[in-house]
Amino acid sequence: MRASFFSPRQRFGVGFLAGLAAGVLAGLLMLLLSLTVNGVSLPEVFGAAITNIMPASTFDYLHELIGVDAKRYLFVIIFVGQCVVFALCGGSYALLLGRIKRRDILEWRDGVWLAALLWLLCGLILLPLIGAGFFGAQLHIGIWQTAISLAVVGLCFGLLFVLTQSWLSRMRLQAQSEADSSPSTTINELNKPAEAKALSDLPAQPGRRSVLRAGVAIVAVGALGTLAWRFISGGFGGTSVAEQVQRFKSKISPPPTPNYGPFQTVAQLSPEVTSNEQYYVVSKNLLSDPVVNASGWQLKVYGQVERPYSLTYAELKALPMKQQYESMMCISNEVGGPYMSNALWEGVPLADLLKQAGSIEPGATKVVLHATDDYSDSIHLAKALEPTTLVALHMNGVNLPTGHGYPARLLVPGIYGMKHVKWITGIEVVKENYQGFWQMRGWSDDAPIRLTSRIDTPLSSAKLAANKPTYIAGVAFSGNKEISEVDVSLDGGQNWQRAVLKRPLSALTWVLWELPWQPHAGSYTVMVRAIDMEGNVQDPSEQPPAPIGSSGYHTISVTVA
Ligand SMILES: Nc1nc2c(c(=O)[nH]1)N[C@H]1C(S)=C(S)[C@@H](COP(=O)(O)O)O[C@H]1N2
Ligand SMILES: [Mo]
Repeated sequence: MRASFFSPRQRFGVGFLAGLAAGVLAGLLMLLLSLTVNGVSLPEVFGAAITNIMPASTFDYLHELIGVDAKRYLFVIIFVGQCVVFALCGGSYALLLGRIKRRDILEWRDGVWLAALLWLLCGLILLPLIGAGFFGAQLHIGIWQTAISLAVVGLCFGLLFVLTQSWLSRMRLQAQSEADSSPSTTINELNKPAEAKALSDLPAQPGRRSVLRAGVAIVAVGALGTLAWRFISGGFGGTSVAEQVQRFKSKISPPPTPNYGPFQTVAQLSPEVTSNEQYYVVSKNLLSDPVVNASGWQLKVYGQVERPYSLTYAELKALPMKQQYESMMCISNEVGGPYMSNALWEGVPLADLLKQAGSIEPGATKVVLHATDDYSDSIHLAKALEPTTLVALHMNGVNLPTGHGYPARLLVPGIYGMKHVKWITGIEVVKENYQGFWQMRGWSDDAPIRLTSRIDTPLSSAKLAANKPTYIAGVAFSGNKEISEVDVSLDGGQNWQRAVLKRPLSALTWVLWELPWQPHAGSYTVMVRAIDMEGNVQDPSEQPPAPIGSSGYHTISVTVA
């Protein structure tokens, strides 16, 4: 066996670099396999595990701080972390082999061993630890897909690693022997000058380190700055909510009669029906949503029922369907936020599908919806049997778009979007108090939609022309309790005026409202609040989305000159 030329530090360094390079490529291959042939995506599984141990309030806070792209950042962070883990594996492995076999240049066999080692570690320890089961037995893709895709990725990593490692080592050895006056085989670990020279031959190292340091510094400063700004704006800028709450009457009886009137089109107001392209999209999936092939797809109805059965897409499509306009809102939506849309849906009533399974066992309390992306959620049996709870196949007259759950999703009016499970594959009747994906992360299980209203126009901080007629307009939504009144205040909640309502498309949709306005010069704090058909007044106390959905009044400031 050949003598070792490198110091342990050099060995680790070369292994680390090779592991990093191979890790980046293997990581990309993993994503490619997950996107094309349903291979496992470890970043995805890790993301779920991380949000699982994170308190809902922390998650919510980060979401608020970072915004819509939070999950993309999470994905990138995990992916980068994974690359670093690959690099560390490479470094340690090179170190180990160097120590045991006194060999600097690895062979392809070493790569295969490394792949096998990582495969076993991942399948037998890592995945079970984060709740995905042995070799992903708990994942939707199952144990085989997980094991095989992990093996492919592992082999790719192992071989690329060896390739890069041997190439880098050869280059470095060459550099060492060139630096040495006698380029024969006398170089060894004690040959300090040569080693020092070889180390200083690493041009990329200091540069990389300082770039990394600069990156960390920028992120840290950015985070601190945002935090500071939040505290400052939260501390000094708030309207006197306490005052509003004092004067707040939570219920009006009898409920007001809606002020439906001739409704003008206002350019910046949300269209009453959201197009499929504009409809908000939310999912837990960090990188990509499932693309389901309907031809092999089946919907199973099972659990505490007399006759479990399953349906193909064609069979489901042939059943009698029902159309309904329904608006949806995400529980993560801030007051005034964008995660609220309205569409015309068509689908098979869930009650009909359950009826086909015969009688439901006594003691059954909930219906669980399972999906291809390992997402699940449950609704109470009574909710499942409501005539407006549908397994939807169509959205605004066409098949559900992929992003909205093709081939089939649940529609369950009155409760938040998270219960509208997309890409469903199973309908399971259960006796236990099942907790779904977001419930395990601390979010409300009953999740009734909290009354909300939003100003679409003018935009916050808008500058308007004095004495020019305009409109204040927006939407209000109660889930399935309808809207009886929308009020607008121009003075931060002291005085309120009633807005005109557009008669809604159904009892399950949002309501468009508007108030004509011819403003005088000045600054205005414009607020909106809604009242539902039961007389409940929108809750003015400002609460973040976690865990039961946000509350407070949407407030904007407008300058008129
Ligand atoms: N399978 C699956 N269904 C899901 C989700 C998901 O991550 N996976 N997200 C839920 C959430 S949180 C919301 S708000 C709605 C959003 O539906 P949309 O994207 O069609 O607007 O889908 C719900 N259904
Ligand atoms: Mo959501």
